[in-house]
Amino acid sequence: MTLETQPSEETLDTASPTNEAGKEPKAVSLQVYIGGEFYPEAEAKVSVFDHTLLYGDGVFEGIRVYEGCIFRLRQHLERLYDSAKFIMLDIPMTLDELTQAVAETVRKNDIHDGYIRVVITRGVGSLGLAPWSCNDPQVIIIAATIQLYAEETYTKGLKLITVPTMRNRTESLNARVKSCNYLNNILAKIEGHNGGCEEALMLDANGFVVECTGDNIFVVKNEVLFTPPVYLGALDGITRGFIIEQAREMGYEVREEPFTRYEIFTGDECFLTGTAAEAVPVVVVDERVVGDGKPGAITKRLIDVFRIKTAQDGYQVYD
Ligand code: PXG
Repeated sequence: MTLETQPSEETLDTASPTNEAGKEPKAVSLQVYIGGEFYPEAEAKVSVFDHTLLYGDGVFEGIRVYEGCIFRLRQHLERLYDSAKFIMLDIPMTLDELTQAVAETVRKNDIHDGYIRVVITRGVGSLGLAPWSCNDPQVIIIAATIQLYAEETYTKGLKLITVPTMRNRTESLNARVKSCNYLNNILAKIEGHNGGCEEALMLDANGFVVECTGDNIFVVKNEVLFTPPVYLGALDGITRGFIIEQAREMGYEVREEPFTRYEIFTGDECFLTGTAAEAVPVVVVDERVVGDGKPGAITKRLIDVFRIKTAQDGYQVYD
């Protein structure tokens, strides 16, 4: 999905960050956390010799703040540590320390509703692939506001196309690793854009639906929800997990099983989930109208529940 954080101008910026009700917007420069220090955004820099720049060798998380509550922070950070473990990168602080640093960055920027990007770089090394030439991984935390899909997308729904770039094979680059190497998704995103779509559907080599470039996918048929299992090569999305829990709590059956485009074309409803997108209805896929071409009833119920519960499910930043 389209995710544009809003870098601030050093001017009066009424759009960012969102202040507490009643407060005047103030002149802001984002304060970016790098390795325990805060830097104004213009001075927030890492070396061109950092292997995350040279090779995409690093890991990251994108996290939302709703009404001063960091949505499922613990799960995001656990996923970050798991991604780092997979690529044999030691994050130079504990999960509790990182939790505190994230909260401090949010407070420092007075963000109440926004987006957090946590990046762990491999660090500076030699001009060769070997990660063991790097010895100083950097912890970067950016807290900013976020540009969402237009509200109309949630009421009218999104159009998707399937793109030729297949999702990475699990045995090559496991999608559960949220690494800084996003070229697979970016190529698909470009192809989707070239085809006039904001988001693109990615398949695996067998033609099974995997996910979109930055979102997980669900189909609803006869009041049963289907989503591809992560072993097919999808990210184990935090929003996906939340929606599965909520749907089950609401009494719906949810099945994590492989399906093809056929099940989407002939489904009653389709929607995407992601940190930036939240839950967004899909109404056209590859020129086939899904269901009646309008956001489905179950999709709408889940979007409503999502919006109510997000500000209660996470880490409260302000007292
Ligand atoms: N699949 C992929 C490939 C993702 O990158 C999701 C699913 C949804 O997972 P969460 O945990 O967020 O529910 C993601 C995450 C962007 C952007 O610019 C999107 C993501 C991450 C970073 C940037 O659209 N989506």
